[in-house]
Amino acid sequence: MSAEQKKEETPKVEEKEVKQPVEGGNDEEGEEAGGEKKMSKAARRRARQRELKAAGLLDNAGNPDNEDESNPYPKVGKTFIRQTWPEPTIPVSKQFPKNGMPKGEECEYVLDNNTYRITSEEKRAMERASQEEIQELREAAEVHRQVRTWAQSWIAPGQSLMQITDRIEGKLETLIGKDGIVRGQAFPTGASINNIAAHDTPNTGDKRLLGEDDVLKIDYGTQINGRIIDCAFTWHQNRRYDPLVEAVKAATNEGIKQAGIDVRLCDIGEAIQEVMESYEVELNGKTYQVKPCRNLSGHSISPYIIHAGKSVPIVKGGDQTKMEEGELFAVETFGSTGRGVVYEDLECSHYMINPENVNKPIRHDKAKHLLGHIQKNFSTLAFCRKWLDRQGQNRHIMGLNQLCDAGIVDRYPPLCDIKGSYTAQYEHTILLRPTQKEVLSRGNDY
Ligand SMILES: [Co+2]
Repeated sequence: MSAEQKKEETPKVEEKEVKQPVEGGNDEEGEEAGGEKKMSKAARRRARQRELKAAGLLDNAGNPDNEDESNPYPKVGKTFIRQTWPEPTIPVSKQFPKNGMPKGEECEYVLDNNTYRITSEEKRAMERASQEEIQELREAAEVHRQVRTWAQSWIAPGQSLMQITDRIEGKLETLIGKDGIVRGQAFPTGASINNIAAHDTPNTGDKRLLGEDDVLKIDYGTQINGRIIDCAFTWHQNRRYDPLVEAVKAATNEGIKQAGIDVRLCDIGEAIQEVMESYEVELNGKTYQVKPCRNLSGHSISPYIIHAGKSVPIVKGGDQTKMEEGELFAVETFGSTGRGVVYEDLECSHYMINPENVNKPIRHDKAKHLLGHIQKNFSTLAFCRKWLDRQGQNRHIMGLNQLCDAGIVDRYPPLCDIKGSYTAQYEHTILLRPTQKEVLSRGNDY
């Protein structure tokens, strides 16, 4: 899920002033996890071919199709097979060997006292120890990339937000190999339009359609064993929004560039703001300087916890806490033509258990039963009302409200800038590995 909202300000709004690098699938052999038996490269490749053939994933000639020029996915490599197109159908776990998931973008640390890391034997040993986590994150990131490559090929005006989110969620489940809370969606698919910056997804019965002049933020997450990839992009068709969208993309990339071990969070926020505010966008003859939404921020992530405690601000004046080795962060920025402040509005769709209050006593039977369902299906991950309906919990609203009123579940309503404004978002998940920073969700789209 994207944005974390700062609690201190929820302004009332009355004014009406506004009228790269890596696509999944590098050809490298995955590093063997420590202690695993060593095979020669050729032997590994033959073993892999046998495995793929047995799984029915190779054509008669023993090759997956490399000929289709319209297929945007990487061509088959020595150790992986190509995703199908126009309908991706192969789970990512079947495309790549377990220890050879495609890497994200790797960046050396730039702070003077951290340049030794890339060659440090000690730091390399630490990375081998966390191979399993890294591979799970890379697989989740590859699912994210493949799903969005596909979604970007068909999202168009006239479609309903319900169709768009349903299709994304269905494809995500196929490519990740949905398995309860072990593999699947990390939070509801954000489909937030125009002045709505984040945390909107259709509830059952929502009839809203995507319009030609809309700016749509698509924000979904993937998770494997609780290792979460949180990554988002902005869809728009009308070219007049290009500068707004470019501003936000550049600001997010600036945040990613600045991030690193021992870097102060406040310094990242300041750099993001400077880049964002260097852009202007003209709409209906009026020029707007792009403003960061100052009460939204990126966040640290821990297993099954989307907001793990640290915030990555997108304006100056943030706190001086530093990023640390091993941490996972969602770096996300929001730009706006409105006030640059969001407030909670509209019908709530996103909900999440508050782990601190989950053991509070509940009197109502319905609420108790619903809580059991939520714990079993979502654990501490965010969920939405549509998902409850489809799991047979279609009379959930009273129980859900009781859980919210008891503080056991929290509501995350849509976060909006003023009416008539437009907001954009870009987001990536980065891992501060001991030797290098890895932009896990980087693709050749953004
Ligand atoms: Co996020």
